[in-house]
Amino acid sequence: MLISNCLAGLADLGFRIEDVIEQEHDAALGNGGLGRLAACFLDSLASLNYPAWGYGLRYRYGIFKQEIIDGYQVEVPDYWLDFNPWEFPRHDVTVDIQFFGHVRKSTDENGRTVAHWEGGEIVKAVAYDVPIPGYATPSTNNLRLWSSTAASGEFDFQKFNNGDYESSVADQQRAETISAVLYPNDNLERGKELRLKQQYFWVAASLYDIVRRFKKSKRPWKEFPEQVAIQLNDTHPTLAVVELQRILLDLEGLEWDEAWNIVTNTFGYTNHTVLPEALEKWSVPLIQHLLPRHLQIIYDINLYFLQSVERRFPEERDLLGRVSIIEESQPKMVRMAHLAIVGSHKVNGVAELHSDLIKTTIFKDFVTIFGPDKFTNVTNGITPRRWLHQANPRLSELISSKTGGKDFLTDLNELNKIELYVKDKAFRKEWADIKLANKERLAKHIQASAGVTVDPTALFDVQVKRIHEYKRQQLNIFGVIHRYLTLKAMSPEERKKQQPRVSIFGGKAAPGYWMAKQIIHLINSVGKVVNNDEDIGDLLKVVFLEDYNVSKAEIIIPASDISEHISTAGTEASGTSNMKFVLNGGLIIGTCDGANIEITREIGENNIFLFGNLAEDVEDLRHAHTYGTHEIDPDLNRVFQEIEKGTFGSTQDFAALISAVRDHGDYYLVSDDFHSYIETQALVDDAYRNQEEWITKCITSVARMGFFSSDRCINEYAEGIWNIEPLRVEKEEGA
Ligand code: Z15
Repeated sequence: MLISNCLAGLADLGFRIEDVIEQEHDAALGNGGLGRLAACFLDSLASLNYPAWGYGLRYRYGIFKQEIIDGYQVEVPDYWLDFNPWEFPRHDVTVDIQFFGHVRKSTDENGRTVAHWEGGEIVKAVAYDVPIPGYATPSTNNLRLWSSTAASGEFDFQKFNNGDYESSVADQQRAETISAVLYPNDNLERGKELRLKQQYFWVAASLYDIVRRFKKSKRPWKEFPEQVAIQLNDTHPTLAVVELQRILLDLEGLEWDEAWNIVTNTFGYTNHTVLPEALEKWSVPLIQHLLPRHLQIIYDINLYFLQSVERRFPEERDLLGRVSIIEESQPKMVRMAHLAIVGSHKVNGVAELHSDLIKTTIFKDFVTIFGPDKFTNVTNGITPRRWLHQANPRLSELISSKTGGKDFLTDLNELNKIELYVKDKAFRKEWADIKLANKERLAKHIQASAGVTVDPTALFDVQVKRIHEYKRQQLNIFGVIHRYLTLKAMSPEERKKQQPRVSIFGGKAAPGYWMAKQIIHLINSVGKVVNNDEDIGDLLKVVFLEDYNVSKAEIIIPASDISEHISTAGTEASGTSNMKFVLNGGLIIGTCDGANIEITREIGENNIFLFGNLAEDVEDLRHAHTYGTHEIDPDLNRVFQEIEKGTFGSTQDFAALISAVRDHGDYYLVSDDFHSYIETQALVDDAYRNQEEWITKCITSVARMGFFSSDRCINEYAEGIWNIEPLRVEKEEGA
């Protein structure tokens, strides 16, 4: 189908394509990097012709919309489903999901004990299908999202007829609550009952679907792991391990060992974080109440696992307590990561450093038990279709003019061909023109949304991601204040020699994350002062862009000169926006963390601005803060004094940000890295002043980014974890 046909057709109907595209709303299904990675994976799976489905919840209210009012974040519900032409309701595809109740045991004719999960309540899952078309292939996969509704059993009907209208409506509302709202935390778990209900609802409906499809094939159960691979995207769906064991054992009548063998060969587990506050633990009493049969199975899984550990390591008495799926706390807790490891045949991290860290820290004992081969690395990637071709059409066009067509969009290593043109005058000129045009577009957006006028020729410095102390937006804004003070102290002649900069921030804070909200407030307060200071003019502007999301990212990322990926070393598992920025011809200032390290290896250390302490030193530094004297960096102290003077307004609000560093152990090492950060930012200024050198760095970097395609990443999962091959498909007509 030709694009021109679509345009003509729309015009006949009286529409412009631009207006129609405007109508499309971002999917509100995720919080940050975790969900966006899954979306890139779906694009790659379909584009590479892998037969794969995604499963999730159809949240009525997905991630909230962020408004900035008087410098503070305000959350507003997002009615994204009111217009969503992409979903197909499948009222014919439903699953009854059970909660609560009790377990009755009986003995069958062979003397085998059989468990029956009885009573409780039933909620109905209804499928909504979202097609996932591949790029340049007819393959289209499916994303199946479950919506909860009351099971319209006779019971409700009777209630209704008996005139108990109110209570049947209440039942309906209670059921709908399950898929009503996305928990808006990124990298934080709070153990709420409704969240556990969401997880089980999602997992049980999806497994029912998968098992139903397998049973239609009439194959013996032992072939299940050859036919099905299920990848756990973090621990959130780990109950699936228990649910599949329950289905095989209680409903299909398999023996424990046979069932467990099928389960462990079916699942793979991807770990996406080492942050302790993000590792899921569910209280035993809560699981007992909501999923009584599952708790029994968890205890049995743990029993058999610990017995085998004890047999093999009889001397190591502490080992059992450390690796147990049950934490012996008050109340007892189920450690979901341990359950995921024990229930899977492969465990992977998402960047090399991160995969090494999980093997040497949080999962060390499991490497001893299962051996090193169970643990592997699959470095994250991004889809070049969205993050280059769609977000930056002019750059995509320029690249295709030099690589010979659009093949680089399906084989990103083709990008290396543009390195031949790094000295080509016309190519460099077009490259610079594209970046300037992208910056002009962003400048317009900044004007319209934040009311700040910025000079598109200034250095655009961008940090857009969820607001979190470990991601250290506070380090960035303290650095901005330091820059402001330095400029203020200069003579007007000296100032004229300085590199103008626009510091651009964006990102949502979890509604209950008070510190993150204070960071947003500080950024806006600094902006208000700096942007209106006549001494400063265009030398420094500070902008917070409200409601950062995927559509905004498509405008912001292609317009960046330098982006900040400055997490405390060892805390950011991978990061994926770092890849997006470099792919769009921007450079990075960053710590030796996550995928920054592999980006450096690929593009060369002359093309990235690294600073700060290394992951291997973090523990000792933290120890020194707690037990030694903690000297705050003198430049950072000047920044604190300025904030405390009231230069940026309300000192009360910002006191906690200062005392986290000065009085409470500086857990994220802001002071330790401050000097190195400021020095490296000065190097960025110098480098940017030499535009010819800068453009060389940018072109060289883009040329070497092929590795970070999510196509490479998905091929690694397919080969190393799922043991699947692409389906052969006919080439698309006209392609
Ligand atoms: C989340 O966005 C990530 C990990 C998590 O465990 C949760 Cl709960 C949310 C992110 C990581 O922070 C980020 O470093 C990584 O790039 C991304 O997942 C995809 O792996």
